[in-house]
Amino acid sequence: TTLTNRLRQGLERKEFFLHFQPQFDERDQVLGAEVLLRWHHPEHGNYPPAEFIPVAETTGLILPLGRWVLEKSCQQLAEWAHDPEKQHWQLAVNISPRQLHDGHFVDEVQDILQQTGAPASQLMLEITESQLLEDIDEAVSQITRLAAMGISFALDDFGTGYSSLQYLKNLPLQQLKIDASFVRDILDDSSDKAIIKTILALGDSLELDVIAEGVETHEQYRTLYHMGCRQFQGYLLGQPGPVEDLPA
Ligand code: G
Ligand code: G
Ligand code: MN
Ligand code: NA
Repeated sequence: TTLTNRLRQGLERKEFFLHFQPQFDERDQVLGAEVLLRWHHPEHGNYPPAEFIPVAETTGLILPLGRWVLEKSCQQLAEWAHDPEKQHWQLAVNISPRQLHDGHFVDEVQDILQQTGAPASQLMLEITESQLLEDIDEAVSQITRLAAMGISFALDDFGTGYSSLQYLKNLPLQQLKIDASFVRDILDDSSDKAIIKTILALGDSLELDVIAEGVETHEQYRTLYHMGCRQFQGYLLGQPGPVEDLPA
């Protein structure tokens, strides 16, 4: 069987599950988590998302799969809404270009919010610069409609694509995510440090939150903090894992 058939079967057999990686503010308080799709195949074991997501995207299977991720995430948000300790937590869900350009995405998200009872204010959607390139006007229009419903947007892997400052002006964004590749060498590479400094300044002047991804060491954390970064995600603070593992 091809990976495509396996993916289709995996959806029917409910072989997918979600991991959650916590995100923190500068006082080590949990802001919420990024939702990361996982697949356990009964014979082949765990497939890395970097392998199966591109296939799901080219075949269009990312549409039902992405819908499932959103439904599960919103069910989780609805559960937290009754918990005083967790009702302020946000979930950040990665969105593929295919979903945004599907034409039904806005209605679909609205349906899911209604059916699950999840507060739109706690849902953040992560998009990448490259996916905006396909049809920027269409993307801006979809994102604007979703933002009007109270949903937040993060620009993922920021700095790695063909960054256009135009996006930052035209999109109702909440957060920029500094890509892990810049954080990795922040101590040794003066260009990476300069890029991070620029992203933080940009966030400051445009009133966008900036979160650093891929924080693995105390030294990276300290350097980022001294540069003015106030939101953090990475193995140092929390691995992706089952929802029960999120720190209270
Ligand atoms: O979890 P990991 O670092 O292995 O993820 C690899 C890639 O898969 C990342 O780029 C991440 O954004 C992407 N990814 C993880 N979960 C989802 C998802 O639910 N939908 C989409 N479209 N991408 C995802
Ligand atoms: O493309 P995106 O930013 O959505 O991908 C996030 C991916 O980064 C997740 O799949 C997660 O497994 C991975 N990740 C999370 N924390 C760390 C980290 O501290 N270091 C590295 N190298 N990867 C991380
Ligand atoms: Mn992401
Ligand atoms: Na990223």
